[in-house]
Amino acid sequence: MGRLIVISNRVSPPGDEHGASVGGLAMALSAALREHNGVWFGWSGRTTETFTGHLSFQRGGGVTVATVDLEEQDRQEYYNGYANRTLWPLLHYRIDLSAYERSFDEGYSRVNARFADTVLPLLEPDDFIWVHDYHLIPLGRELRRRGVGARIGFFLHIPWPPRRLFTTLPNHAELVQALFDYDLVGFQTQDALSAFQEYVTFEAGGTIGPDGEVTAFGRTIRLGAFPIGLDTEAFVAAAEGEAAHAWRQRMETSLAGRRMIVGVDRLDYSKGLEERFLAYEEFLTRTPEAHEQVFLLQIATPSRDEVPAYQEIRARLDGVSGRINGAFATADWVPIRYVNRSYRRDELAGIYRAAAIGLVTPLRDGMNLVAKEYVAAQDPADPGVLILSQFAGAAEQMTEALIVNPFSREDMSDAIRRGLAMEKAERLRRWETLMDGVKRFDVTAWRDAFVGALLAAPLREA
Ligand code: GDG
Repeated sequence: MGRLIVISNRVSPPGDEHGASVGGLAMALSAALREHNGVWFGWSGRTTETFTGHLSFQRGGGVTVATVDLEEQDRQEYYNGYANRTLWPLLHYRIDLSAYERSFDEGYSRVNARFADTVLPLLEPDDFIWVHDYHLIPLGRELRRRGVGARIGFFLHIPWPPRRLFTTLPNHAELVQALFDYDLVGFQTQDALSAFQEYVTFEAGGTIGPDGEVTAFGRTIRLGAFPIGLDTEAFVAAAEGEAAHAWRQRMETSLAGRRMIVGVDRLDYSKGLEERFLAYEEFLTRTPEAHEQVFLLQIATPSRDEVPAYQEIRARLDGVSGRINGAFATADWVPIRYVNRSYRRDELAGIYRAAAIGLVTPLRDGMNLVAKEYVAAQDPADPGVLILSQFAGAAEQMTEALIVNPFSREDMSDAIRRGLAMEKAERLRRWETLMDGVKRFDVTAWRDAFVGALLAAPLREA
């Protein structure tokens, strides 16, 4: 079997899996690449005055990482523009936030062509290629144009919206057509897969075959749902390691007998943080006996802070958390500990373990790895309760969580009450089923399922 070439917008430096890198993709891929003799290619995150296509290599832990610098205009039009102001909101159903500007289109096409030009000399005939996420949808087409006949798969980490929303994108057909230059297109959930199939059937006049193949634009490709998981073994080990233990103790001291609800998210409007704070406020209003007995620790690591919608949500969260704290706090109790910094993964594991409830309530999420991490970090003898949004991809698998509607404050407030009151026997029963899933559907199962399906796809004719 040839080498696996992974291509994504950003890469994480080799050996950094316990470090402070933020983002589910980085965490999942470092585990996936370790076993294959892989090369991982992406943007360095840096810009230079003029694009040179010069590759920088780093090696470590059986993985070669290759990066390229982009231009400042690329960062603005491709990364902050098309990827994070057009596609991210649109694919999270937020057409109200989605910006459609031609300069973004141009930047997106330019960077995808640059990626193809840069990676081309690295490719060997036996390689197979796995492209990740919404930043790089047209990359398969660019590689084909340069004569690449290898198998190329694409995995979308975020949702695919209903077609009535997707068709608000100018050039939507062109973007979907570009996906037909891959051999396999993978989604996180059945829900996303169905939405894509519906687009293909009703907008592109395509047909769906019995074995996951789909034909449109004169091509037949494979589709599938491949729910991503954790490197569960490593995460459990981290949860039992020294740093996690130290953080758990530190948190327990700081609890002073109170119970903690924890949220951990990138600071992103898709994560439903404002709705979460308001639901928690509803809970406080309706549950006076919980005052001074419970607090919410919300870790929200700033993200994409050059994009206006992220600056706005950050300002709103500052306001809402401050208002709630002002209204409810006492001299020695703050109801919301709102923290805009990041922690190491092993420290996070200790924090999760000290929490009676993991509150994971995105308005829309491809999968959501925090839900799985919270479960993996629990004490098997006395686990906490996971409250999970019905709109996280993870809800398709994690049905033993307390499933909530993040648009309903009352629903979330009830779930917090129920979670805090839940008897140990029920907590154990739910956790065991959840943990079984987190172990079985881990990142290795995900990688094997995707790679297996990609290698089983017929090689296209030259
Ligand atoms: C995208 C999709 C999909 C957060 N704060 C810190 C920290 N994190 C880590 C978490 C978790 C990761 O970031 C976040 O992953 P999610 O899956 O929750 O969300 P996205 O970043 O939006 O990821 C998502 C994922 O891709 C994978 O396919 O599940 O739906 O949106 O691992 O722990 N990590 C550290 N310090 C922090 O403060 N070290």
